[in-house]
Amino acid sequence: MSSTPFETFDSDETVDRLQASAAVVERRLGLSRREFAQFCATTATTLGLAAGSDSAIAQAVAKAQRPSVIWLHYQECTGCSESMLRAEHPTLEKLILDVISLDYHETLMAAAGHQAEKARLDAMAAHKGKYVLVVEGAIPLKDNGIYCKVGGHTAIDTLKQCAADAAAVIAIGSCASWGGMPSSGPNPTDAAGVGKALGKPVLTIPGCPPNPYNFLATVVHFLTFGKLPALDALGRPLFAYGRIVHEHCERRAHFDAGRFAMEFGDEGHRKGWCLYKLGCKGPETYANCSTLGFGDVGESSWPVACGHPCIGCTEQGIGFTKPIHMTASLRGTMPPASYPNVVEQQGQTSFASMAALAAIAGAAAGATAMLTRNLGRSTPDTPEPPPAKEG
Ligand code: FSX
Ligand code: SF4
Ligand code: F3S
Repeated sequence: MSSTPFETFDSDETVDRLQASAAVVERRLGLSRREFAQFCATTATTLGLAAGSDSAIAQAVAKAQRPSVIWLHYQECTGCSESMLRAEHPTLEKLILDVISLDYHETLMAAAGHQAEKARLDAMAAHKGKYVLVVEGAIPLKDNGIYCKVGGHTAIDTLKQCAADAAAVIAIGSCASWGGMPSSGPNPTDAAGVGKALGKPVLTIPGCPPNPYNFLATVVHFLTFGKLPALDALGRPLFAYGRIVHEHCERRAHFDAGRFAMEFGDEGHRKGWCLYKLGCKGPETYANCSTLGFGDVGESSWPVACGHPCIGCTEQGIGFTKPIHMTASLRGTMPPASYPNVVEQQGQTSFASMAALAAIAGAAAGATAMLTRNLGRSTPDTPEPPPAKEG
């Protein structure tokens, strides 16, 4: 998340409105105006919104009313919650807990037993039709769902009860989105995603775990515009899952030039060459990992930057299903007409190498949505994104 505060403001009036909202948030959260302005600008960028949207986001976040959130946990490792709340730097955690009112979360709430059940039922009654239901983990469907029970109720029963009066249902993580790891292999409990369990589409934020900014940006969109962002056919927000990892990968120039690491630790691996031949699933995985630093650790904090192939953790049928080191299907990716020479002689810089370096620098800087869209357009092998529909 590295944008310059105030860089996208389009008028003095916009600046005034944002500064007024920032003052409110500064008092409430202890977050500096600069940090808040940066958050609004980068969230607008992540969502692919027009310049000036920072101000609308700032006003929505600064409002005192926060949506009530009921957060259910089923078959999972709690990594989704951990990745959001175990932040190195407190800003992300503070922001998430400030923009929502987390009324029920089994692993975070102080209440237990009957008190916890009461908190859930009270929140559902008090915010009927208005609360956001977030589900983490897969739902076991086999034998009437007896393999996962909380408070004496099966996961499927509580899920249906909570979903009935929710304003929106968000499945967070791959387990809740499509079954994830619990559904891989023999799947002895018939673990399924929330949409399948409820028999209706829900918004999904896959990833194991997903980038917390994708969750935060989705909630901020809901707060700002009163509706969910545009989704693909699998319920994934297009701003985050509209493109494959491979399109904006910082190693893409090496892929195009045919430079591959063949073994972990070999010369190509040490030089940061493409990991395709080590099984990278970036060419068949829809996610924004290559353009949005994970959590608040920042840029370079994603599998490929760390030297490990993408395992396709967001993608059903790839993550936890396809062998980790099996090479990916290229989904229509064709070789480019010419190869950029990424290793130029000192003092000689070709247009091709400048373009390649610009693409890498753009991705590494968490490139703006507009820039990445344009870069994608100029790539002849860009596959069609999944069809869009309004959430
Ligand atoms: Fe774990 Fe979440 Fe993976 Fe699943 O993340 S990080 S197993 S997607 O539901 O807790
Ligand atoms: Fe990056 Fe993987 Fe694509 Fe290589 S195959 S460019 S490492 S996403
Ligand atoms: Fe997952 Fe691949 Fe991103 S493994 S975190 S989708 S780079």
